[in-house]
Amino acid sequence: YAATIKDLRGRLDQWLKDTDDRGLAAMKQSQKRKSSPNVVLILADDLGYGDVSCYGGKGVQTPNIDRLAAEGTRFTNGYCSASTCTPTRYSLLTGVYAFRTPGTGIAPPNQPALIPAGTPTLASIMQDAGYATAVIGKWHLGLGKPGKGPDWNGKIAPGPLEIGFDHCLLLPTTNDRVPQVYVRDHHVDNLDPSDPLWVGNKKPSDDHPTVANNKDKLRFQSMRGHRDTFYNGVGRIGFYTGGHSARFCDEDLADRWVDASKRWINDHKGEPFFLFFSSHDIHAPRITHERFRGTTSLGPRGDMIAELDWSVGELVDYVEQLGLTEQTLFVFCSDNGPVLNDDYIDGSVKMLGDHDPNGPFRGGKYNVFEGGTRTPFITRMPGTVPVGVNDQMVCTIDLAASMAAMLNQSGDTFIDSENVMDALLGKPNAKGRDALVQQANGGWGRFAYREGRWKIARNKGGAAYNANLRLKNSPVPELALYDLQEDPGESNDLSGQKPELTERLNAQMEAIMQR
Ligand code: NG6
Ligand code: CA
Repeated sequence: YAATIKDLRGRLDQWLKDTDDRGLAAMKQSQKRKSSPNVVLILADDLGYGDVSCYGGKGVQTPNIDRLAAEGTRFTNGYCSASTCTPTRYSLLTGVYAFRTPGTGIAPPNQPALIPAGTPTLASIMQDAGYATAVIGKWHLGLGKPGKGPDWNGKIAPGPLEIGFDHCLLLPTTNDRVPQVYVRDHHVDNLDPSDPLWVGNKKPSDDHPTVANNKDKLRFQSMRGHRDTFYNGVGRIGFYTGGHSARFCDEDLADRWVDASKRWINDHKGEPFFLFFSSHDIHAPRITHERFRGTTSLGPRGDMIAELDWSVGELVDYVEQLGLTEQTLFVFCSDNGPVLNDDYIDGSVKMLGDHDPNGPFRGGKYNVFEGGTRTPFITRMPGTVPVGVNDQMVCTIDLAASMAAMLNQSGDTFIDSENVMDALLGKPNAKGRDALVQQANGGWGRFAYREGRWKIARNKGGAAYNANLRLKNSPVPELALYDLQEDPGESNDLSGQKPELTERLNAQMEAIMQR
């Protein structure tokens, strides 16, 4: 019997140990879920501070974005780092100010990948921490090898998959540029090899469909650009031929991306996931699905806000449906401030009414006034992020270092990104950043620097573009000082009254830029 008892005891011990291990594993798993929440980052395109109703927008109701704010923390000093798309996106992923890397201004159709393969990014640190990662939507950071650009009919690399994303479904640049095709992982989706896709900047033939030979079919007239290729009623920047089976309709972008996002989330609901949902709303050409057409008083620009809001609602509801609401951090922000008719005349000036796209601020897209970079910024994770309004300064560039800190990953290369995770999570008394450099597009010599309540704006040539949202140059001082506390609208230049402060801030900005 002794042998049998010994054997039984051995088996009992093993069973107890296994049970313990399982319990421990389950406990660890649940702790991990709390310390590594899912992250859904929703980046709007060209959405201004005052464009959504929870930030005071009047011409359009945004119940879903408002719901994020009502269930989370709404920042009143939330920024993107630049007032155009490519540099903000570059900084968001790399944690480095875009002005440090030449050539990171608005990317053209055949732009090679701007972020070299293997560069540590917001996505790669999440991947390293065990997250499933995807970017779905607008890319606008270039694709393909240096000096070459995307190989449209072959393997398109490097791209998002070489900098930390497991999956992508992309609009390669922006929809006013060619081509109108999706890039899924390394290839153009649905491409028929017998009808190759060609993209270039020279008109390929005399009978190429352009704005000039389709004037009567245009949905929007353009003011000076967007005349190269005519497709789906719209003139676009750049030329393309072929790839017909791969081409999409502008009307379907939001539906397609929401659908793809839900599928991807569903496939990865059992592990921590990071979804970068990069909407094309509300960038020109402003064409929504027909169900949003005419739903606001603002014309196509407002309809696009409604479509954006719908997308947000779909993602939030889906996460809820999966029972993941309390383990999922939503971050909602924008890539740059507002613009009205962005070269296409689409009624956004005429139908503006009393809607203020830039809220109480001055300027918008393309300039360094607050309207250019102070944008909606909301975080939401019920049970973790408190409900409220937060006035700490946070910026899209900070997501990289903040996530790295949260996940115990190295953020060494994120040199301009600050760990403001506690502020993003709305922790009481948590501080945001003290100072921020704001940039217009690459290489225009237009920068601003905010430190606390003070801001200097440096405008090379003494002109600011789009300072009144009408795409004109307005005369401004080359170097101005504003007190954002007293004068959020930046109307009163104090540099003459406070030359020493102006000089100190200017030197400080210069020091950061030369770092
Ligand atoms: C400008 C385009 C504008 C828009 C912008 C990029 C003209 C005249 N203007 O050059 O329409 O596409 O580039 O916007 O072509 S962004 O949000 O992607 O940076
Ligand atoms: Ca943009």
